[in-house]
Amino acid sequence: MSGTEDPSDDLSVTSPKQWATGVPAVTHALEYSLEQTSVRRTALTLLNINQAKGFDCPGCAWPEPAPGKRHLNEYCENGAKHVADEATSRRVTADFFRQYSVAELDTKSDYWLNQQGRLTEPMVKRPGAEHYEPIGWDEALDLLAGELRALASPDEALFYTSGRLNNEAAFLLQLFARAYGTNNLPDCSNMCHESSGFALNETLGIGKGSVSLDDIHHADLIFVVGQNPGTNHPRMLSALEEAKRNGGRVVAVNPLPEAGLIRFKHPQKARGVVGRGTRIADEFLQIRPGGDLALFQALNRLLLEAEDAAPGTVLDHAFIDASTTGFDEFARLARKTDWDDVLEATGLGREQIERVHGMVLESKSVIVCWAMGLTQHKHGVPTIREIVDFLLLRGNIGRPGAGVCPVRGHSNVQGDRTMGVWEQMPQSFLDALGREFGFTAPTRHGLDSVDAIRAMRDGTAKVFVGVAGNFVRATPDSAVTEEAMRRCRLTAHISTKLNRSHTVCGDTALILPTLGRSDRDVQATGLQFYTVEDSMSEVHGSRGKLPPASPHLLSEVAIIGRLARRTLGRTPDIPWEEFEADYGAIRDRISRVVPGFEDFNERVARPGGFRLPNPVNEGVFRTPSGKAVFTCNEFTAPHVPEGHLLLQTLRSHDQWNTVPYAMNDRYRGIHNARRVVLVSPEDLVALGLADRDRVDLVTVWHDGIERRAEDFRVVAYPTTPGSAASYYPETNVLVPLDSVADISNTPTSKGVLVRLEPTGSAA
Ligand SMILES: Nc1nc2c(c(=O)[nH]1)N[C@H]1C(S)=C(S)[C@@H](COP(=O)(O)OP(=O)(O)OC[C@H]3O[C@@H](n4cnc5c(=O)[nH]c(N)nc54)[C@H](O)[C@@H]3O)O[C@H]1N2
Ligand SMILES: Nc1nc2c(c(=O)[nH]1)N[C@H]1C(S)=C(S)[C@@H](COP(=O)(O)OP(=O)(O)OC[C@H]3O[C@@H](n4cnc5c(=O)[nH]c(N)nc54)[C@H](O)[C@@H]3O)O[C@H]1N2
Ligand code: SF4
Ligand SMILES: [Mo]
Repeated sequence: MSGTEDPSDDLSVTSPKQWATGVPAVTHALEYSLEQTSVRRTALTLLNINQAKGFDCPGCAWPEPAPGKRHLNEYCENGAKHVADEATSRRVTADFFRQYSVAELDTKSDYWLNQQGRLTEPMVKRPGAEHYEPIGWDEALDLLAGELRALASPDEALFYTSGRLNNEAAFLLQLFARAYGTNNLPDCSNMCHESSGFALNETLGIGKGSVSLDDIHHADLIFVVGQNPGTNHPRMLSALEEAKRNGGRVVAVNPLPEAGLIRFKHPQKARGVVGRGTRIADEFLQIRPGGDLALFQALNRLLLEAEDAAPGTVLDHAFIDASTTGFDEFARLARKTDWDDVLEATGLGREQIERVHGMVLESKSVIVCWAMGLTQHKHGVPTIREIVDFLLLRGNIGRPGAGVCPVRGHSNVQGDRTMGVWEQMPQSFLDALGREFGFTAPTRHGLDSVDAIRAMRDGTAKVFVGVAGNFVRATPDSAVTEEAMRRCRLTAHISTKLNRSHTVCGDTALILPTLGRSDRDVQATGLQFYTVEDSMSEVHGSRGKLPPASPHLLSEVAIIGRLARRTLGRTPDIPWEEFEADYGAIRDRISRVVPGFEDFNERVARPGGFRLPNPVNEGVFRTPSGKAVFTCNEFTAPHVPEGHLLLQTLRSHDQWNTVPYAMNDRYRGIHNARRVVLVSPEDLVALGLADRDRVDLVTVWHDGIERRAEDFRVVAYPTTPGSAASYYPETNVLVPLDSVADISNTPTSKGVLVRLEPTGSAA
């Protein structure tokens, strides 16, 4: 496929793969790269991904091994595709915008928009205009600053980011927003691991994972729950493989038999090139979506009963007594867990759960890994709290080879939070920030992503600034969100590539093009690097190597700093110009504001950088009681009435979040189409549908508003009966804005009740 045409929908289906990665993965990555750019640029980018002196993969947040242990090719198929997508030789120029009106661009697919290439110069769409036109940087930033200054309150502005942003720019963005007067810093985390953050903060006193790569390698038992690592964190499979070679075992919990969970062929090792690869999951629990709370409640009940049967041999009483609170109350409730409820909610057999319980008893150290399959459910927070209960019972927290492992999405999503990009940063952070820069930070919590949409819809937010993401496509209830964005006075996006957020815009709209990870970043004091933090709290530098995609690009640091100067006027204690000239000056300030970053510049200069301390691993719990907290979580599970399905909206193998790279989902055997819905053969019979029938997906939600995703093809697929799966962002239109997780306010993208309305048969 040439990539510049909109692909036609030409679905073909092959059987799902039984293993992930291997040689075809390398071939696919190279193909994409060579389609986008020259052999020379491909070689230059690939040799620098994830090397100590190169740049951090702009893909997921899975960590690199220590510098001495890295391969020459320390990246996966998808990492190579993410880089190629950024390093593409294709360009979007002023001519392009003369050719296409905004309305025309809005009819194009997400795929097509991305395939046009890198943005090259600032563009503006003025009120009433049909096209974007070029604008100089000074005028563009003056325009945006003028709109910000004209607002009746700073809380009428929104500053959205994704975890693609680096630490230095993220720190400046939140500093700017707060010096301007608002905590309105919605981010992609609100839709991603927010449920993990809330659950872990409450129970362990820190909203991050506690394990290192070494812990994974040496764990006796690893649960991989609600996660598809073969596609979304491919190098996690190398870590799981190593754990298995060390004698560890893996339990996978998922409604779908994902290829990477079954077998792995290491593309860089001989045993991955020939042979059947390594079996990953020793036990595969094919669970009903939303049944994970019930599963861990059952495992907890079994542990308590095993302790009753053989007192002093199952639970870690010394740890529970010394380091936790709430055990008695938790145990009282856990003992009441009802087996009928559990079997109904999980769809699993009791013997299978008991077998896994046996594996737990045999394991000294246990890690639980999870991702969106847990966080994006209504009861995501209680589910993760119950997992913490499960680990606390046997002291599987803060020990080698044990702990919690929320596997983060974007490469620096964890770092952005550490830098203060959160609408609810604690007072201690706000005080430190204000002290360092001579102002009083606003204390009122800001708006998260869902509340930001409500505010734009209701006209209480009027200016939207987005950095490094695609808000319009990442968010739920597309029709509502699009109308909300169009109500804004001004929308501005600091982006590398064209996306829907540029075509669904406010009265005035700005495209502010910026450098990507792979681009060289030269400022007044010379070549700069910046830093990122991965899922395991390792902080390291990233150095772009390619000539910038266009001479007109500014770095994110430069854009944010220049915008701040124009908006805030003189800020004697915030040297924006110095920050732009020398990113080391930003790191000096970070080291004085953010705990754990002392001597930042020195420590990050070491190969591989440094690891932020996680107090949990020193037995310190920063909860109000100073102890880890057992919680009581009422049983709950989704109810799926007859004739309906619980739809999860997930990623294909060939996309990066809102950006499809191709129309395929290789491991699941889906080719040349994305508007497909995977349904179990049993449900097809019950619903009177046949494989490949055409259907509309219609949401069932109590507000009575019709949410419909049209013209999908049904694919018979071995998912759990009662559930269905379909790709995001095409299905975001189905997720009601008010359908959010309790406590975290995360859209319930993995639990949307739908019915399928037939529109035509396969023939
Ligand atoms: N190639 C690629 N890599 C990526 C991304 C990408 O788009 N493309 N995105 C990045 C980002 S931002 C993130 S957050 C991560 C996301 O990484 P994942 O969380 O792996 O991504 P999803 O595709 O949303 O897949 C969710 C998985 O959870 C399962 N699941 C759904 N509901 C349930 C449930 O109720 N219980 C259980 N046990 N399982 C369930 C699904 O079957 C699926 O396997 O990936 C990151 N990495
Ligand atoms: N239904 C449903 N909705 C979901 C999810 C789901 O599973 N189901 N997942 C949610 C999750 S986990 C997440 S994280 C969000 C993702 O939401 P976002 O993070 O907002 O979306 P992305 O698709 O990652 O953003 C892609 C855009 O980022 C810009 N970009 C890329 N690299 C750079 C860079 O280096 N600098 C700058 N300035 N811009 C850059 C490009 O212009 C590109 O078009 O979506 C959420 N929405
Ligand atoms: S596992 Fe993630 S960070 Fe590593 S190379 Fe692949 S996409 Fe990039
Ligand atoms: Mo994410």
